[in-house]
Amino acid sequence: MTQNELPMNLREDNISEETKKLISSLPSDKDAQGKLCKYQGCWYYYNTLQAVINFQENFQPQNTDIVLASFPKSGTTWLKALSVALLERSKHDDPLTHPLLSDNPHGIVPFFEIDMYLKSSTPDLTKFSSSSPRLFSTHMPLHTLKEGLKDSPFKIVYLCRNAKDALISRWYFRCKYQKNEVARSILESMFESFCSGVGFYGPIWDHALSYWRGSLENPKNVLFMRYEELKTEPCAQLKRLAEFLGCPFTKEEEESGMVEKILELCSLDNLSGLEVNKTGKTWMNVDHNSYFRKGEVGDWKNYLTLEMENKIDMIIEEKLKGSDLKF
Ligand code: PAP
Repeated sequence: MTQNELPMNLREDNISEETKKLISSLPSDKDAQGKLCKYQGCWYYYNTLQAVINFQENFQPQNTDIVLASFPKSGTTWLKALSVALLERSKHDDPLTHPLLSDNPHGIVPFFEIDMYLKSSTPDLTKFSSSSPRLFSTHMPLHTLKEGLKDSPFKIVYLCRNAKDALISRWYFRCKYQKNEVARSILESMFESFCSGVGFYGPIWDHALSYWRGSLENPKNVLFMRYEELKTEPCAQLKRLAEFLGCPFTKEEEESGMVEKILELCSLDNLSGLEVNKTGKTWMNVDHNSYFRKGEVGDWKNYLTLEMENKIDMIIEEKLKGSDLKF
């Protein structure tokens, strides 16, 4: 593929002279998709690093901002939908006008570094001014995100997912948007990069640890959630999210079935069946339907060998030692 055919986040054509200098001083590597460098402990393709730096330098936080954070393929789309549905619930009595019916969750809640600050070093944020709080998202680790949030009393929700499921989900997603067949050889090379930690936004253990520690140090500002818990106890987890976001359910809402309505609106079956998600594309030309697949816990068992399972488990156990975090 030529540079122009690659998605913008994977390209290297948007880099300032200053960032080029920085890149030359950073650890570097490459994978099948492009060149990577390690900035503040996390691996980025070059254009994405430029976007991270644009964000850190130029973002003007507001006190009520909320950021939804995750490692890729951990259920970001779901978390975005649930958060929008929670925060917008009083405005949309008429279900036909709900924003989730006319746009994909990624269109409603943009990523700082793979959307806003990738397109421009000073994106126009005026469209957010009427909505308070503003909702943003990111795949950056916490320490990098915090630099852009300066000292504002941000609220951050992190969604963590089992590493093996996140890997399988990424494999499918990559094959789909690159229009490749879902080849085992691609999984095998992705598996090796994943285990070495060298891969877009990796290593996953440092990523999750940054938010885990942040949530322990600062529980009012950082909420640590798990994809698996959202699946097994959706009502309890949605209420937990609502409380953290400052919009807890009232008794009347609970009695009227509002919790269940939001879960149904945001279910994989419902979202993936909406016209906008069946036919639409993101600004980077990714089909909206690529964000919805099986949504199961433990799907990795269908693809990873016992040897692969043991290798990932051992690495993660070792890396998380002494932290109380397991995933
Ligand atoms: P992103 O990192 O590119 O934003 P993200 O939304 O985090 O992707 O992850 C996609 C995964 O979430 C897919 O998992 P799978 O490949 O194992 O199936 C997708 O199916 C799952 N997902 C998307 N929407 C939902 C939902 N509403 N409920 C449950 N899982 C969902």
